[in-house]
Amino acid sequence: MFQKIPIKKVRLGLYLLIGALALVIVPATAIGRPTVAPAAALETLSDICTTGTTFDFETKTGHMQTPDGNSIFMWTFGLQGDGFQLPSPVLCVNQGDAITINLRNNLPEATSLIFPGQTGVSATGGSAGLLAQEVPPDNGVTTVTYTFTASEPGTYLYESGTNPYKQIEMGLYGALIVRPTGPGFGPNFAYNNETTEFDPQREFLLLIHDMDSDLHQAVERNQTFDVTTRHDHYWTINGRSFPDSIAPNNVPWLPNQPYGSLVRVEAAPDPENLPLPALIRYINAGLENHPYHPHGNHMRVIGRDGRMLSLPFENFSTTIGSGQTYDLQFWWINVEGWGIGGGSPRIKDQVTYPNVLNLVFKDGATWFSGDPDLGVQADFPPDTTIFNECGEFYFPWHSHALNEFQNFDEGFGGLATLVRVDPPGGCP
Ligand SMILES: [Cu+2]
Repeated sequence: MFQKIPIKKVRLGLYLLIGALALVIVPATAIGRPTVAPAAALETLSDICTTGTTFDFETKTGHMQTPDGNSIFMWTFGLQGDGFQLPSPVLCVNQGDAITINLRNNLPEATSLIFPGQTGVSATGGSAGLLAQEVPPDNGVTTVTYTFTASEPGTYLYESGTNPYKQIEMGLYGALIVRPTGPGFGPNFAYNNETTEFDPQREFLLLIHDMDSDLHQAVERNQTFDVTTRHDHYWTINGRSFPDSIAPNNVPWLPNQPYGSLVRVEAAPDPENLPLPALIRYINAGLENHPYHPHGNHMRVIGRDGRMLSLPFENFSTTIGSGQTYDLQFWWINVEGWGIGGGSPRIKDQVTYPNVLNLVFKDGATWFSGDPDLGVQADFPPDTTIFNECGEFYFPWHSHALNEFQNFDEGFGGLATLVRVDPPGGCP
């Protein structure tokens, strides 16, 4: 995904800026030492929200691109008049809103919408299906209207209620975020409770999905598929597989998969006086359960399936069941006493750190800054490409079912993203 540009000479380093993936030519003061580049824009949940109370949906067909060069046929929900995109729109509404979703259908079979966790959902039009009122396959002639009041704040799925083993796998799923509106609360709280406050600049959605590409190929070719032989080949977060998952929103090479999922936090300088946490909203739209975790720190689980937990707990790996959602608060605390910006204590003053020439960089590229201290960048051997802007740390954030950490048997890939830990104060 990333172009590899060798860093060559004393006077000139070519440094790949992770954010824009643009080439920035900067003078370097030592061999392989990149000058700090402008920080990539911070992208949070609010950047990918579709807001409102009435949503005119239709089913769409299109293809997703995978990092290994595959192209997979998908079905999604989308706004009428918009192009195909994966995942379906991320709907962000306020508690108490009366929500209306009008659905038309362009697929070759009936479909429907269900809203797990919402109460009092009613539907008009179409015909009764097993789980919900269904829209027939009539190229958008019939509209079914689903209405409900978003009465409880939280993180939810919406998805097809028709042949879900097939249609949800095909991509007919999306995220629904309900923000609290109780007295004194608002969009910077997960629930109507003061302990659920978070930094609104650090709110992230990780919407997980798993797919057997053979099923998608069979649907595209109008063939039958034996679901008892289902075997996942691809996994996505917000519609992309790793490493595409860490690219910014709206990169040009993924025109139908606009959302990245890089989690980005700032180190908490003082464990005794923590800043507001990040809020991570997990949703598992896949058929499998996924044990999921960040490296580098545990999380605080505060909600599940759109309801606040009465007893929050700390957790390292959270197994997200098929169809489940979780709300988690996340701080990155400097528990190991690593220095910040060259400050004290500095781990490299306490241990003998290997010479950079003795470190191995896979494919001559690294996310490491060259220094074990947060906020510091150091020298690299010639021909090493670094993706590190300002001495930040990168940790994996991935499924611990390691068979899911790949794209069609090629690792690393699949159900993974990264958490980026910026030094206190952010990138200069
Ligand atoms: Cu891990």
